Amino acid sequence: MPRETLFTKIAAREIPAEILFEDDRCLAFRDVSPQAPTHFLVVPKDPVESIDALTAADAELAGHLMLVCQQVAAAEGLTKGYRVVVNNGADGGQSIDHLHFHVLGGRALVWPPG
Ligand code: DGP
Repeated sequence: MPRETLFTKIAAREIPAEILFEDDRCLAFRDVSPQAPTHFLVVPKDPVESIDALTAADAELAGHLMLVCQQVAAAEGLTKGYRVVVNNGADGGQSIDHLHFHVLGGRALVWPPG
């Protein structure tokens, strides 16, 4: 039995979210606390914990998640650019132990981040 997380509950429609994209391997939905005019998360359905938890067996999945970031960003009209962020671990600011790619756009983003 795979472990349950907030994001597996969103995938199962047990918690509502505005879902932008879904296929057999992942889901994209708007972040509940947007940090930019457009802010969505791309999340694998398999609840791998983090970047650190990825193995060589996940290489194809990781690439797929990046391509979904690109596709949904295009569908959202982020023609001027966007940022993809993966927070990893405590110092990285990860608050949910289920790998997720943040995609932020719709304004000029500053660098470095805080
Ligand atoms: P991180 O700090 O990198 O682990 O990001 C977790 C993100 O998840 C954060 O930006 C807010 C978002 N989030 C937390 N709870 C919910 C929720 O119930 N629904 C949605 N759509 N997003 C959530």
